[in-house]
Amino acid sequence: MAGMFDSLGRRLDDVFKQLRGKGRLSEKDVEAAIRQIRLALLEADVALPAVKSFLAAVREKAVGEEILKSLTPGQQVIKIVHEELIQMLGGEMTPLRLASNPPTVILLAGLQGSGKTTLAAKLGAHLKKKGKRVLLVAADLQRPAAIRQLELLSEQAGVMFHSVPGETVPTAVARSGLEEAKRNADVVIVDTAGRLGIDEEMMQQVSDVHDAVQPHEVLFVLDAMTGQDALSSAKAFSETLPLTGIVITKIDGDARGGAALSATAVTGKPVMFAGTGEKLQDLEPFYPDRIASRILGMGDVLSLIERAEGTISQEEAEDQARKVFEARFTLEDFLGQIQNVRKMGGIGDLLKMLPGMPGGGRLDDVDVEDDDIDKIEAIIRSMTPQERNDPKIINGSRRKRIAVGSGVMVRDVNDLLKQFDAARKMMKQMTKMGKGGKKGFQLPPGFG
Ligand SMILES: Nc1nc2c(ncn2[C@@H]2O[C@H](COP(=O)(O)OP(=O)(O)OP(=O)(O)O)[C@@H](O)[C@H]2O)c(=O)[nH]1
Ligand SMILES: [Mg+2]
Repeated sequence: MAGMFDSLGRRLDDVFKQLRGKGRLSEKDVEAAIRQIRLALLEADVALPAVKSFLAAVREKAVGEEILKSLTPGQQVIKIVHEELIQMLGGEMTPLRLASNPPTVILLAGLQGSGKTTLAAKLGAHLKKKGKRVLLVAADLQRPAAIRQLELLSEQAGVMFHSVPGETVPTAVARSGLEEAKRNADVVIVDTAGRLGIDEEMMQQVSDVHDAVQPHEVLFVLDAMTGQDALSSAKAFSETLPLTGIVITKIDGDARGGAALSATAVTGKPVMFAGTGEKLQDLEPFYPDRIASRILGMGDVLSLIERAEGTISQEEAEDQARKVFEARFTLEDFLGQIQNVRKMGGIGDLLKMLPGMPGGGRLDDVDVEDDDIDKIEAIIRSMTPQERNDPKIINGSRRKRIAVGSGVMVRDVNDLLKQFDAARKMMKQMTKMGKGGKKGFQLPPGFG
């Protein structure tokens, strides 16, 4: 999706960069980050009340959240901001709901020029592809050219069109459109008039049309370029109509994305589609999680966070931290760790997730190809329990025996022991970095 959120993404990335290198965060760090996020959102034209409620949610979570031991505090903040962005944008992707009892009635409302008539045709083409018979109804009697515009677009989309020549009351046209649809359509889309400002008369009119056709979907069509005004118009429309969703149009322009965030925040309704151009096919379903990831510009880090949550339980990580601290980290634990790494997709990835590791070359010593993991497992399995628990006793003759037992060269055994030693040192260091803080690794009493 175009560059709509690019500058917001860049601003947030700067905020996170400052957090990323830190082993643990103080309250001050978190507050500073929140202040910067606030500025970034305001700069992207997100309306102030929306910014405030967003940050309140982030702050609350940042304080209350159970801390995942496998993430740095900086990653925790990113994770929380990511989750809140998804929530703000509507949570799950919300598809159009088709009525079990056709025709499905869709009402489009929004300011003048927001893209309602274009959207009617785009949705028509979209639904036609899915095998639906679609009828577009011209209930915009405000602009003389509006009816003809919808008719032309319906021809382009290859869907049916309904108007009542000479009729001056929008509700009458809407009603007769619905009657027509009941005879031969699966979906009826009602196009309504827009106005420049929001005025009472226009609001009453669209509200009357709503009551006349009882739509299943009431979509608020919002031009992404609306900027700060998005908030007041979203508010006015959501007070007049029981909106079911939002469509953001013209995201192919250079809008900064604030309109989308403000409108969802104030209406509590999800963005369902985004208009990406003037052509009929320029319509995309809106996936809040993808957009949030795009805004944060860090899909890779986010997927690592998800994978870490899935693979290493908090207790497991705590247990390991404790063991390292007591210098009880054994080859058995090492094997378990390598297996975790495999589950997560490789040791290179693990590097970036380790608390306090900003992604430097520290892990070079322990660089392991996934293909080697089987070999490592075989070597460790060929050791006696005593050797696994206390690798220091593995002398030359033991190395030879282990190599033969696992079908590798003595050199491979040596390499493994070196890697293990490096990993142990590194884990010790990590534990120290996280020690004593509220965030990062927490050690039981007596170890801090
Ligand atoms: N670039 C771009 N242009 C769009 C998009 N959607 C609509 N437009 C253009 O925006 C202009 C207004 O679109 P309309 O569909 O007529 O808007 P409307 O809400 O029906 O306008 P009124 O009926 O006057 O209230 C037209 O020139 C459209 O081609 C979009 O997603 N991207
Ligand atoms: Mg129109």
